Amino acid sequence: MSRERQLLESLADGAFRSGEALAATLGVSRAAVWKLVRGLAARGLEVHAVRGRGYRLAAPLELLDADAIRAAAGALPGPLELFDTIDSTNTYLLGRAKLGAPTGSACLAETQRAGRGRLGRTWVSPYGASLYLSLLWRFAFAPAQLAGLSLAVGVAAARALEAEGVAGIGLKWPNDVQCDGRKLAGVLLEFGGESSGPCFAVIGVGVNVAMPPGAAIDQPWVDCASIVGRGRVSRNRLAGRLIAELVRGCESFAAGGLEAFSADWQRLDRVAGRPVRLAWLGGAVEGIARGIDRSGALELETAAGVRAFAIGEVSLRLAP
Ligand code: BT5
Repeated sequence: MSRERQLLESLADGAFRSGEALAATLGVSRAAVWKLVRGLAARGLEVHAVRGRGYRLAAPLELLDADAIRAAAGALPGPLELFDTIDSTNTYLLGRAKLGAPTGSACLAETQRAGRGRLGRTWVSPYGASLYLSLLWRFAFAPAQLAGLSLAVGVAAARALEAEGVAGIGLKWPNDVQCDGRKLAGVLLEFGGESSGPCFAVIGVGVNVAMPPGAAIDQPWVDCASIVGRGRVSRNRLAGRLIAELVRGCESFAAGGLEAFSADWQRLDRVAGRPVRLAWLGGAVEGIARGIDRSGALELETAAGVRAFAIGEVSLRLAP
């Protein structure tokens, strides 16, 4: 474990620790403690330094803990890896998948240097503030049959959040998890394998748990802390629940497609009945959203009648 991580663990509860006590715990000089504190600030963490009292984090942090995640998840089907810093948990797991990692492999990181959204967009990933999770799942069939998996994953994420007490959640097709129109979580699915099967999916989920104020995100967003109160949602418990729901979701999707998700989808769908605009490279269409078909495609009532739009290179905006 790095010294910086040791320092972080000592300060995680948000209480003051004197420079002397920290130096003793870490086995370094007080000057070295100060240098390590500056390292935490460089990670974007706010540290208060008060003469006579020592150091404390501006807000307590629940660091990732494999035992706590396993306890919340129940039996995990594959290995679980935790990282302090990574470029992207999805990129990592895609690489592992190609090297033969088993189904059910999961990884999380405290922060991502290059967190990814769909279509080349960025996922803002501040240290210790959210969950950055990826799960690898292998399917016996062809990747073309995985089109609706994205929706199943959105439902699984919503179920995990609801189990953790986060109320008022909705889904925006295909898989944005929102609360009052503000984005709480995002899902990135990436596929590989043979075109006729078998194939695999790397399922990436980012959930804002307790974000630092002023995160530079170019659309309305929200975190669990502002919905249910700071400290009410445990990152480790939510991570465990999320993995368990994703595993359950993949199993039932493999067995019966979207059938097991359609009731929850209808309950959570925040787009149905509303005017929307679908846009893709070189085109756009407007209409009234009318739910999804069996494959997960969005049914859109347009001037030319109801048309289904498959999940792909399409982005959806609610019309003003
Ligand atoms: C997504 O993309 O919503 C998928 C996000 C998936 C992130 C996870 S984290 C673990 C795994 N590893 C990765 O590298 N990625 C996955 P999209 O629908 O394209 O939305 C991206 C847009 O959401 C951005 O352009 C911003 O407008 C907004 N955004 C970025 N960071 C955000 C955040 N932390 N909270 C809310 N909105 C955010």
